[in-house]
Amino acid sequence: MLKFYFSPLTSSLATHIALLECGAEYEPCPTLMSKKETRAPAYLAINPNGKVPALVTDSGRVITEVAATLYYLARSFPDAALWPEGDLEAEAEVISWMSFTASTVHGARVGGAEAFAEAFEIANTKFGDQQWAIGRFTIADIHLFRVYWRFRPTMDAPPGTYPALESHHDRMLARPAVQKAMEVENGYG
Ligand SMILES: N[C@@H](CCC(=O)N[C@@H](CS)C(=O)NCC(=O)O)C(=O)O
Repeated sequence: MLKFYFSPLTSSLATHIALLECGAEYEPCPTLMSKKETRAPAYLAINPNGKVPALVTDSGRVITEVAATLYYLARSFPDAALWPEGDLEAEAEVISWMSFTASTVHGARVGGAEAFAEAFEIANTKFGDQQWAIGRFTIADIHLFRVYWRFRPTMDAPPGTYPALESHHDRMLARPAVQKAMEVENGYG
C-alpha cells in the first residue's frame, strides 16, 4: 500500500486531495512541521529535502514534490481522469501549469504580498474564462488550488480582484475529495 507522508494543511494537502479523487488506498504517515518532524533524521532518510509530501510506492520508491506525486497518482488511477492521457498538447499544458504553480506562485511566498499579487494576477490572466486550468479538471487544478487557498488569506485583495481564481477556488471547495481531505487534516489540530 502507498505510504503518504504529510503535514496537515501544507503543500501535501494537494497530494491528499488527489489520493481521495483517485480512491487510492494509502497509509497516512503524519509528519508534523510544527513538531519539526520534517527535519528529523527518520524523515530526512525518506526525503533529504525535509519537505512534504512524499509518497512511498509498493516497490519502495520514494516520490517527492507535489507535481510528481500528483502525476504518479493520476497515471496510476486512470479512471479518475486527472491526466489528459494521449493528448500531447493538453499533457504539456498540465506540466506547464504545475511548473508555474510550483515556481512562480508557490515561490512568491519569499517575496511577500507584492510577489503574490503579481503571481495571482498572472494566474488569473492565464485562466481566462475557463472553469478549469486547461479547460477540463486535471491535477493542475489541484496543485493551483492548494497554493491559492493557502496564500489568499495573507493578501488584502478585495473580492473580485482575481475573479477566475476565486471562482476556481469555490468550484474546488465543492468537490467531495477536497472537503474530505480538509476535514481529515483539520482533525490533526
Ligand atoms: N517544492 C516542494 C515544496 C514543498 C514544501 O514547501 N513543503 C513544505 C510545507 S508547505 C514543507 O514540507 N516544509 C517542511 C520544512 O521546511 O521543514 C513541493 O512541491 O513538494
